[in-house]
Amino acid sequence: MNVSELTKAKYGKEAALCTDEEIYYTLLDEVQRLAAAKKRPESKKKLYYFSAEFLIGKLLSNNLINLGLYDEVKRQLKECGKDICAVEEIENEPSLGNGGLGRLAACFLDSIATLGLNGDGVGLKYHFGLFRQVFRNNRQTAQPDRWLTDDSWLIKTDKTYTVRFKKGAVTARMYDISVTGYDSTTNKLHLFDIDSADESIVTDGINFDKELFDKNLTLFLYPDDSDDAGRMLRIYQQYFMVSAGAQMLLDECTAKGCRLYDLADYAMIQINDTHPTMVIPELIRLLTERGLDMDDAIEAVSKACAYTNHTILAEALEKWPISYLKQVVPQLMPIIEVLDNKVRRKYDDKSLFIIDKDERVHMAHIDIHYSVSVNGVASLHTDILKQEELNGFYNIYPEKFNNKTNGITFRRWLLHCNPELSALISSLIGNGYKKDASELKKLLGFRKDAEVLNKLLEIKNIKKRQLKEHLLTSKNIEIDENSVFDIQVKRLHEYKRQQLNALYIIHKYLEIKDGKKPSKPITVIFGAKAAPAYVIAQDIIHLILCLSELINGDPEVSHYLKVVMVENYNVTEAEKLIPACDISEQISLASKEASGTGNMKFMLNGAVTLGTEDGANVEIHDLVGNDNIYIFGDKSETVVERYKKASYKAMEYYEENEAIKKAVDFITGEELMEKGCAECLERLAKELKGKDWFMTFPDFDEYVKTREKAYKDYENRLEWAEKMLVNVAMAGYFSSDRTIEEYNRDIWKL
Ligand code: 26Q
Repeated sequence: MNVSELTKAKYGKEAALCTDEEIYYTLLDEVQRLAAAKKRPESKKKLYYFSAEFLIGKLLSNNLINLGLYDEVKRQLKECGKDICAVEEIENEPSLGNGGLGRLAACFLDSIATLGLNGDGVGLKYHFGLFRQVFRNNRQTAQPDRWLTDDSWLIKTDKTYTVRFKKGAVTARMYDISVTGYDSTTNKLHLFDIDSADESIVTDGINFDKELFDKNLTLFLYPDDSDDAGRMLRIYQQYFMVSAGAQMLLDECTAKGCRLYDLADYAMIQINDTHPTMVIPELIRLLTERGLDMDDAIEAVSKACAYTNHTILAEALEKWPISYLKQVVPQLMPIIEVLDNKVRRKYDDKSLFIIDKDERVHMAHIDIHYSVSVNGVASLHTDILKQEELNGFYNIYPEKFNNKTNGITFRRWLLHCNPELSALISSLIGNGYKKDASELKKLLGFRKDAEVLNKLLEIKNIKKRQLKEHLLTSKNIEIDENSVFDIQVKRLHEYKRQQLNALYIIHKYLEIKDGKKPSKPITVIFGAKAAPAYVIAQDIIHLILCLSELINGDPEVSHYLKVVMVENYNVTEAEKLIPACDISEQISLASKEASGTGNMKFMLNGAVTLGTEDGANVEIHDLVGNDNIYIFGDKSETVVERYKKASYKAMEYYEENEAIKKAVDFITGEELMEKGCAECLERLAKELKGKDWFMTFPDFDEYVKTREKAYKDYENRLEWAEKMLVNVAMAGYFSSDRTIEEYNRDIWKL
């Protein structure tokens, strides 16, 4: 590729004379062209990954890397005085996902293409991605995030499908994004939209008229389901996506000679959580419409579907009232009733029924009865599904249950975000790890090599300085690159326990005020969005922002302890934060985090985990061993028991534990009340003392002790570097290439 030739053709001038924006659009065109010209994988059977979210992040660098052009383009730009990073800044991030589940879908698409597998994504083209977070008066506000530009990675196709609702029909148009595999074939992400979408109905932040379905259907990615109109719209979105996707895939299959009853020979449909579950009754409906009888249709569809569960939080399992479905998609109800009746005839256990006594449809139950596979996303999570949450189903379908521990794409989370580290790795063990991540283990041979360990430390310093620079220029935040960077970035949720981290910070602040100064300064960094309607989550953000103002403004303390909350945490910020991290906070209440994938990204970039035995932390622990991770807190069995017995009383811990009492009282003490909103801080303190549903107090003492131990160990630089090295070396297991190979081997069989 010759960038200047391309800019001359597009803008009539050499690259050196172009703006960053002109260079970005030039590269966009060319990468689009090259991606489209790449081979598409071919096979009789094809995978369709249905997901309401694809948190793909910026695509320019990702595609350049995958097409093998990144270094060359970077060099050419440098020669004409341009910086590829500045060009990357031009691109808007498509934030088409809430968090882990959406990001996982994006990593999976990368790996599916890289492995040359025939598989496309199916989702929605939201006009506004997850809201943009803006802090005002130490509170989160939510602004619309319009990511679309006239020229973007989306290619408008002429494929359209009619989707019928009770209130009328809409036309679904398919837009495609090329998914380039690393040194491999190219797949597609199909995103559906309505031509009649009307952005002008968005008013006042992220509000809009929720009744006008033919205008609002694809406008927003849903951050929560807190009100009825919003929930109804969620059903519109889900059905729209699956109906258009189902029609598209049936067309593709029949074009290949599929005779419908043999659908499973041509298609596998992976259902990403319950959001696309309606694809099951919709496909059955379409097959019967095309002439199959009901039982054959049910069998054909069941054989082609597989379901992934991403949560055990009961409140997150979708249950739609029949009345809602009847108002939106009445055509599905007779089919759902048939599916439910079949279950009722076979089993007399109510907990297995699809429709419950309150006339609600349990979406996960449709998936489990009418698919070939049910998988959890980390070993502990799958065990909990089998033994607790879905035990009744496991007893009748043991063969369906399987584990697929999550993974991440190393192209984005190592090669792109940490070229310095990947260059070091290549110099030590060659380039093989880029295609076979398990080769990273070869790094273990350098465990005791002081030169290598020092290089590792030097790279960490480079990434910390880059982050410092970024925070300074983009957010005007100043941090000390010689401090320990202790980072917790993820969605804000009580189960993830950012509040436990905050309690530690208060504890530490009080100690420093008492004259107990840490020998090494500490920078605690948070990044988190909270669902706008999730009140306690908003209060926790408020607490952290108030703490940040208080502590950073206190000259007695700020030299030793700093608290930073990064605004609008998203994939792009993650790419800057993760490589700079020393200590990765993964402190969810054991049993609650299905897997976590941030934990894997940090490990791969040489951070050491401070975490509970939860989700994939358990597997990280097994891989790196006790010396290279900091584990604390109650085990999942203890937690599960405590919930069953309802024996936990937060107030008892508060009253008996001096340190906890002091930290919690500080939330409503004078200093913070001056900075923040009394109502919010009081509500949060009350919630902790009276409920603490995610059990931060029982883990508090051990958390403090373990965190202090990590800080102390950090001071022995070479020993710490060895821990970093072991983490990088053992991270190979968490490549999404491995995960996808397992999906294909056990479920898809493409
Ligand atoms: C549901 C109904 C209405 C509106 C929104 C939703 C909704 C949206 C997103 C429910 C759940 C989600 C996202 C869940 C999620 O991200 N789960 C995470 O999945 C990751 C990938 O498997 C795991 O690593 C995380 O542990 C899990 O929390």
